[in-house]
Amino acid sequence: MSDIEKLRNKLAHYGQLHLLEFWDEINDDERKELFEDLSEIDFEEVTNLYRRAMESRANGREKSDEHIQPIPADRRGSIVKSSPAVLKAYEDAGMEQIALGAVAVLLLAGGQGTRLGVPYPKGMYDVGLPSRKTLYQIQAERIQCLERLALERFPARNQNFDDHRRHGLIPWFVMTSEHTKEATQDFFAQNNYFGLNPEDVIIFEQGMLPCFTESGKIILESRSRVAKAPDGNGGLYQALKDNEILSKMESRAIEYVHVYGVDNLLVRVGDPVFLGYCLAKGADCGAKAVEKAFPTEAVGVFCVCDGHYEVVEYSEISLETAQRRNKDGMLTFGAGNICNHFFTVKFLWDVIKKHGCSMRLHVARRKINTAWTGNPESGGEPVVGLKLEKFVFDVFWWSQHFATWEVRREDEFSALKNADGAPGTEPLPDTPTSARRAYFSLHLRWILAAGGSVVDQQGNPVTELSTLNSALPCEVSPLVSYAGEGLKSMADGKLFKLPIHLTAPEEEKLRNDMLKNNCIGINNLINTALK
Ligand code: UD2
Repeated sequence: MSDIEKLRNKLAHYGQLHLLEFWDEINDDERKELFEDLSEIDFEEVTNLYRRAMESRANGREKSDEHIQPIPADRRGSIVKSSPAVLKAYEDAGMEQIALGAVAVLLLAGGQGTRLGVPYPKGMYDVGLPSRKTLYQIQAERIQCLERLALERFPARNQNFDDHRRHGLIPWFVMTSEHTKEATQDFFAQNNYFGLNPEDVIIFEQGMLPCFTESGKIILESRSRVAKAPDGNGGLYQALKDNEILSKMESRAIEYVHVYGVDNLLVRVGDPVFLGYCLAKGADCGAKAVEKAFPTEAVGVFCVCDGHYEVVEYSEISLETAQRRNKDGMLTFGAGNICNHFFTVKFLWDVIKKHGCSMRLHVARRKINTAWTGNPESGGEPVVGLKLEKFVFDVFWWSQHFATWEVRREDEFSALKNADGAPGTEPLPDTPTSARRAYFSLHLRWILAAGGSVVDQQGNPVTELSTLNSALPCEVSPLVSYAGEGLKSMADGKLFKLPIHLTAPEEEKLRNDMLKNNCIGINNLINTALK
């Protein structure tokens, strides 16, 4: 039997024979492409996944709403409710582990950024800061700043500083997908890894799954290609296994991992306070939370479901549950997920050894390009189909010692999800404009807290965030400060005029470039303190 006949039989067995619909019409190259595409699919596995996903949808969220409870008080911590001494103790504990080289950070960067509408990885997005730094660069610089701070605080913990500079104190694992891997790799290489050692940036790839129709038929994207999408950020665990990432972590003596999403401009990569809190709680998994801004905000909520920790995603919660309030008027499920998670490496091993294959599947209805409508050669008009996704937080279900850490939204969370709308249209949340604004506001508060004063172009004092706008930015380089610390010597008793951009000594080239390009009115005010 020829290879194509074997394939035909296999497809017929799984009810997917339509995938060869255009076989007689396509040329040899296209046949080769389609044959390879189909040969890569494990039909037994994907049809099972589809079945499980549909079952899980049928037993959906509405039913389990009755079963869910908020996270118990003793597993919830909060920055606002902790004293400065306690916060300092958490920070010290986290910093110590960082200085010991026991902490890795892991970026989830496999998403397609469809809502933002860019054809490249979101991490490469330039949010429009004066420095033109991208999300990847900002995160890379935060890692470097944190390494410096940890070693300043615990120099003795790492006798071999030089060795660690070569081998990296905080390795950065970057999960990409078929859509984002190559561009991400090239971008890091072209930018000299933003000052990090290339060996400390470990880029790996998550899996893809075919897209289905409601009736379980795999969709053809074009006549010679199957429509596929990344398997969700919960594809992390399969990717950790396939790429032997946990062994790589162990070979570097990593014990704790901070996992986070790419699109939060304020993300505290490797946050030592969060780390120290999770250590103090003896957590195997932890997650940062913010108080939900409004009941239908697009963030999951933390809860306990039938004795297990869980996040109920915003797309799966009933309106009634989302709106439920306690007697004091607070939302019952008000602890919102910001995709910032803590894991022990031991827990991650358990997940991939014991539970990896049984992760829950979620179904998202999305527009999918297909050869079945319109002009099949160009892919045709999209149809509404189903994407199967795993969610990174679904492993909390297996956690024995889970803890949430509530942080201040204005300090730590400003997501970049949607493009700015056209003028005159209804403004969307989580846009470049809102993210920039949150960034500038935070940095303004840092300068004020460090004893600086700020005036606008007319000399009026600026203490209110409302006076800030994109034309008058206030940016502090992540190489200067990680979370507002270290600014006293630059700011105390000084008067700054907007726009402000505080840069590190090693950023001289950036300063010169900005001056040369007369970038967003920065002119000679960079680092200038007026007295
Ligand atoms: C995520 C959270 C949501 C809330 C919100 C806050 C999940 C499942 N949901 O929702 O509860 O915290 O963020 O902003 O975490 N990604 C991959 N591979 C994929 C899909 C996504 O790496 O296949 C990455 C993506 O690049 C991003 C992160 O996962 O860094 C979150 O993905 P998203 O933007 O699709 O998630 P969102 O906003 O629906």
